[in-house]
Amino acid sequence: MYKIKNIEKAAERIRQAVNNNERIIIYGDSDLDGISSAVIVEEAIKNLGGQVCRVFFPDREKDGYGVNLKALELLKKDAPALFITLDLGIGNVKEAELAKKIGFEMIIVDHHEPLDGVPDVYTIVDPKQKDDPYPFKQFANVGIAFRLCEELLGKNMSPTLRNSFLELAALGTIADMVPQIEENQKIIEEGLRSLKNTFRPGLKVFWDIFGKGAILDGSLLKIISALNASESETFENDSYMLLTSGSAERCRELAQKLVDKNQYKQQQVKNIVHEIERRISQKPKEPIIFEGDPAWRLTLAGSVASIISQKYEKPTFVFKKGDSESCGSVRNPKHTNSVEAMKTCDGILITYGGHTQASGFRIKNENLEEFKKGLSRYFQKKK
Ligand SMILES: [Mn+2]
Repeated sequence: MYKIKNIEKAAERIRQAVNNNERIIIYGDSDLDGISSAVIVEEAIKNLGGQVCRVFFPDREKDGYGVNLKALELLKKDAPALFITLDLGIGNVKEAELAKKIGFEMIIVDHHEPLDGVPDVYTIVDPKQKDDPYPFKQFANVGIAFRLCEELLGKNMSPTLRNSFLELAALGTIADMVPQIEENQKIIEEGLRSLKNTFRPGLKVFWDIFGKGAILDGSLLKIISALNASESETFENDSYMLLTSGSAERCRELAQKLVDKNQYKQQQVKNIVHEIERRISQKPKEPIIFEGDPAWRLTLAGSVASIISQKYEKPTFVFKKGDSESCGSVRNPKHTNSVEAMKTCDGILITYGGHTQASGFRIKNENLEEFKKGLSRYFQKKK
């Protein structure tokens, strides 16, 4: 039986850090996939008798996706430390170099597409690496994180702990919209079965809000989008707090805040979708949809692009236009590859990356027109 490449090496290094009382930092993406990954890896480390000194989630809107300089600046005082990234990191070549100088030994756990160069770190666990023999490639990050927890705890993972990890793995896997097949399907089935009787106060609280039948009647998606609606602020995240809190009262507060926030976000997504539809009705022949605005929130761009791209079956680029730079999300129809498309423009992009059908980018405003032209050329040829 194959294992995911480097997963044993990563687990061994984490156990060593626990045994030597090294400081450990977890740095996860701010969506539910990243957050659920962080929660289970932290709990696995605690189960080994270790401690995580900081759990960080970047504010995508303000500080940028992935490991960013502001975070490294804040974390510097904790060096040296073992630095575990979850659901991000594979594109952070420069940041990893700086992290190493500061004194962080990095383990990258990610499920995004590796670009041409990968960071020079202690080890990388990402089944999408070309030389990874593991047959299943379509995990959400939390699926990989769950495999890492299994590797870390081995036989010491009690059935109760395993179930509670699977509950989160199921939610993160559904939230990340990866195909619900093979290993993902098993994770989802087992996780949802356990969810009904969850011990986790931060999940149980949703039965009070939506009723105990929530998993069956479609409210499951409401729970997931509420957990996915949190945005990080100063590297803290409400969904992470909710999922790790032991206080029922605090959980109720946080959960209600997230449910309200999600409702508000859904309305804003609708407004942006309407605005884009108005704009593109004037240019129906263009091979891609490429729209930005200073008023749009970056955190909504993915949902918006997803709706538009499904409806119009075109590669869709939606971005927040900042003062000098723009940052956006990409969704594109099956059998097209937006990461490959952006590779043809990588000279003018500040950063980019993600999955073949869901990705993101950051670019200087003066290069937006050229970027659009390059993308149009690429997708025109692929037609
Ligand atoms: Mn993910």
